[in-house]
Amino acid sequence: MNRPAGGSARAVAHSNIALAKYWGKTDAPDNRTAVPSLSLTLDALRTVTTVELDPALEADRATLDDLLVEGRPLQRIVDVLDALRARAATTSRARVRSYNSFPTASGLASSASGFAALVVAASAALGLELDTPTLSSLARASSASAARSLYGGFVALGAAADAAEPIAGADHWQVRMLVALTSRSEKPISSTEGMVHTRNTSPYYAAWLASAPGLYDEIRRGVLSRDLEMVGPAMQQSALMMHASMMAARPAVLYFTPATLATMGAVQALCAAGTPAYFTMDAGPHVKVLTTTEHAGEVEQRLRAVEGVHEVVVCAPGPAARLLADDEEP
Ligand code: 2P0
Repeated sequence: MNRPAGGSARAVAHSNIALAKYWGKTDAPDNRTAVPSLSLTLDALRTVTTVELDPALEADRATLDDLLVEGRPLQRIVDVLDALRARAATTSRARVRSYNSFPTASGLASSASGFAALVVAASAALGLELDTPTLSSLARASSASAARSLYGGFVALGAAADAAEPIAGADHWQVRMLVALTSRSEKPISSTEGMVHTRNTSPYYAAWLASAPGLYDEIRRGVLSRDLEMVGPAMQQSALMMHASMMAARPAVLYFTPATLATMGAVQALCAAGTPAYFTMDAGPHVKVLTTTEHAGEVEQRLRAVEGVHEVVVCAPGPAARLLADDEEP
């Protein structure tokens, strides 16, 4: 049954960090990934989104952290709303308000939690009762990493897959992901643009496509057997091979800063001295470090001492995206 066109709903979704990265899309027009990826949903990084339908509105309106969203970012939100409105057989426009618990557009995968929260809130506001694979597919069409944020814990998105699938819940493995923030500024090039450019100009892109599935398999086996010594080195290689393919593009897609390298060096030194700690990095200068619960305090202290690191957010495996009741705290 469709709710009247004035519905509203609020949802929370958590960001995720890929242990096995994807970079690159297939030729299909609907945003499918060229390689499989596997992520960890993070409890401390989240987006809360409210969607309010208003038949009196002439156009969709969106804010992120109280700033008006315009241009291409707004169009991506409108596309999601259009897909859902078509299912609900309504044309009512919406007011979308999102709040992130972390800096946006800085390689902290804000589009992952953002689009996951948007599909959950908007579908409920429209009175649609969609299952999680359908919500994941709708999120994937906007931002591939968002497909994974519908689920908690450890989540896979297969190559060219329609939707993500949960591999293991948040309580499967008590690891910690420490997010070392090394910059306060916006990322220089969006993931979407960076991927297209890498595919079009990097001679290493073919090598990346050939290697990523093997790394994904290794990481998946390591996650299922809770083996950090198996996951860690493969996770580092996945990130660095992805970045190597970007660096070989013309001109290079370069997200590294001096603080990025200093942080990676500190993690390598910790690991060489016997502390299980492994880094990964996305389309931004921040470094994320995977370690055990027992070693999280020691690793956090070391990261805070790195020049250029201005904040460290300690994350545990996080929950699935969900609707929030009216006055419920996320
Ligand atoms: C990942 N990233 O597997 C890879 C690794 C970034 C580096 O998925 O359209 O959110 O730019 O929002 O899918 C980030 O890109 O794409 C991403 P856009 P998406 O996590």
